[in-house]
Amino acid sequence: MAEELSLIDFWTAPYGMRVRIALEEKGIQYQFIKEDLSTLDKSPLLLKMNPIHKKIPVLIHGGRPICESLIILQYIDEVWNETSPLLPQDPQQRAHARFWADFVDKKVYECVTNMWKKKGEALEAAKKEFIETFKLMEGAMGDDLFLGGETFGFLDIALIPFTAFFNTCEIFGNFTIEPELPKIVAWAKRCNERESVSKVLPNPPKAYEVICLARKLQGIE
Ligand code: GS8
Repeated sequence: MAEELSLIDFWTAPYGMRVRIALEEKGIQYQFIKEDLSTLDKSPLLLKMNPIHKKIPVLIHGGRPICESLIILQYIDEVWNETSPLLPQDPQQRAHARFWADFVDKKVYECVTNMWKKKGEALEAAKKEFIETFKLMEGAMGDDLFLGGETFGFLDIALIPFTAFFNTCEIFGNFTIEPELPKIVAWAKRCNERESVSKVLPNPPKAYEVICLARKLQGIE
């Protein structure tokens, strides 16, 4: 019998979306365990499974936890290695994909959240940084169809959840992303043609609603 697989997650959490897209790509069945992020209390299961960071997503495979979304993606790719490889085979291309995925974690997340956290001059600076950061991602893509080359994979999965909040960024930043970042917008549309992505990403009104709630919880009005 296959070992039990479950995921502690919340449906609009971008890091959790990564894991759900990877599981969809591989056609893997799992149990979704909802962690309510609208309260400050963490569930006993999350505290037990991720005592270090106390964050979602956590994949639980055969009772053992795997934490940190990029590590989870690599775990999934190693364990279910017979279908839809996520990372490229070539070591140099693998290193490239990992480098840019790390860049997404170090830079992109903050750029996106700043768009709904900042105001006034700080928001103008955030907008500039947002465009500059995604321009770098456009550079990384070159003339390829996807971030990792001609096929959808690890790096696309690392970045695509954040694009679900583009419309929200446009509303708070009072700007339009497509003229500034045409390649990234075209890439995001291409990714959304995949069922694994369209099934997992929230639609723009839902993403906006969630961010408005997060702003309220954090006392930003
Ligand atoms: C980040 C996880 C994270 O921030 C990863 O898995 O890649 N580096 C980690 N998770 C958020 C939800 S997604 O926005 C989370 O758990 N937040 C709750 C909290 O910080 O208490």
